[in-house]
Amino acid sequence: MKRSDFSADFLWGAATAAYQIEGAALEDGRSACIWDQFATIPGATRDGHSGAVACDHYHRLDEDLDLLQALGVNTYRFSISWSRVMPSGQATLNPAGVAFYNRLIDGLLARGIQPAATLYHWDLPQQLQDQGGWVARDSVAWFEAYAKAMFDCFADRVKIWFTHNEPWVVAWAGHYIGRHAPGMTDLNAAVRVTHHLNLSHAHAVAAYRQHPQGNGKIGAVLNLYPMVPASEAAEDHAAARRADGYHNRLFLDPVLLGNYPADTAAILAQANAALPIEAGDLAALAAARSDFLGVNYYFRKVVLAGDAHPVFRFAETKPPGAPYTAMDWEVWPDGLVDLLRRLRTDYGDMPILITENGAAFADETIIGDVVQDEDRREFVATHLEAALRAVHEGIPLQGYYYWSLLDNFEWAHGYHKRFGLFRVDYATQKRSWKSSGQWYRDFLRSPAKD
Ligand code: IFM
Repeated sequence: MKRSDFSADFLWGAATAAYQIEGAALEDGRSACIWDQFATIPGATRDGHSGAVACDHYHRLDEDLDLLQALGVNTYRFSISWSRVMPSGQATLNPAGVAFYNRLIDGLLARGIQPAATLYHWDLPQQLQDQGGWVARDSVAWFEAYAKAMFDCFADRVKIWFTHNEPWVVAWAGHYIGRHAPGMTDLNAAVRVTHHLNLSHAHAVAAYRQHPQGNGKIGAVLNLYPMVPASEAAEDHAAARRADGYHNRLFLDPVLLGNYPADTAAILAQANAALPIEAGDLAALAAARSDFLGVNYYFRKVVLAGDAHPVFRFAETKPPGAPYTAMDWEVWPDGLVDLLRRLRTDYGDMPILITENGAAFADETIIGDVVQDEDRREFVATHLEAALRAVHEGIPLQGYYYWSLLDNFEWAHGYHKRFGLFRVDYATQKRSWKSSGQWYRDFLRSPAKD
């Protein structure tokens, strides 16, 4: 496999998110976000870690931009910290916060790297959480106003926009399972958040279409899983279908089809947690035309009937003997092709960007200054081979972003899980190459298609 096997305009990138790398949590006017607050709860994150310092990217911007250039990517996916640019969450911009992203965007462009901005990667300003957060219907208007302000500031130079990153995690890990900020365990709250995220995506897309600088591309980023029944039994197939509704279709259908999956909506209604759809909402969903779908692919789910999930009545099992990452996620490159095929079958030929794909490993062997992460190198190579198979089948796959550029704050796992192409020594903030990063660099250095 060579770079020239892909189209000349294929987007090759790496991804990060603001709260996971920036640090400078309360500097230069940034207000607290829900993860600053959540991390203060005893036991919420491993060893009480938080993103207060993280990779100190806020103060090391130029060094990190140079890493991107050395890697040879032609695009970089970052997220904007809402509480840095708009500390109260509404209206008033923080000039220092805006200046930081101007330096980031201009620094990328000066290095020939296309900026790709995510509007929301899980770090709601705490002041908005105090007014109900995503559970409140007002959140749709808050997000639309914030999105418009970001387009005003940056849409002249940023031509790839992502609305929400992994709304399933925000809604369900944050409001039902309680493993993520704001740490709620309330089914009705999770369902309300699901709808408000989907609707706010649609409103932000509509705002972009109307914006004078809105001549780039915009779409959502979903974490999607091939759902594989654990056996041929009809009940396992039915459980896999329910799990698919819960994890995948509850977001895919509103974003790409403009409605909700009837079977999944019925399960929620039976649990006295109907989607809070108001007049005009479905029309707004249907009117929002995405330019692409961002797909975060990490692993498949093998599903059987069971009550591990009490509402959707399924359980998950892990195939024995398979390779697993440090997150205990199965390494399953074929799942990427399966997922992309399924998207084409069910949702048509929507252009697709793989907006995240990556793996955490122990990274224990360091020779000289280079982390010897053969496991990650193989992970990337085999997933790119799977991506190429999809391209050969005619699936309109247009880009790949590795997660992540740097080791960073892995949410409830703190700094214990390392996903980076570059190692970060958190005591010194020194960045070092990993051999996977060198492999990606060499792959990107090989000639592109004519
Ligand atoms: O670190 C996260 C990222 O914030 C969202 N997608 C999955 C990654 C790995 O867990």
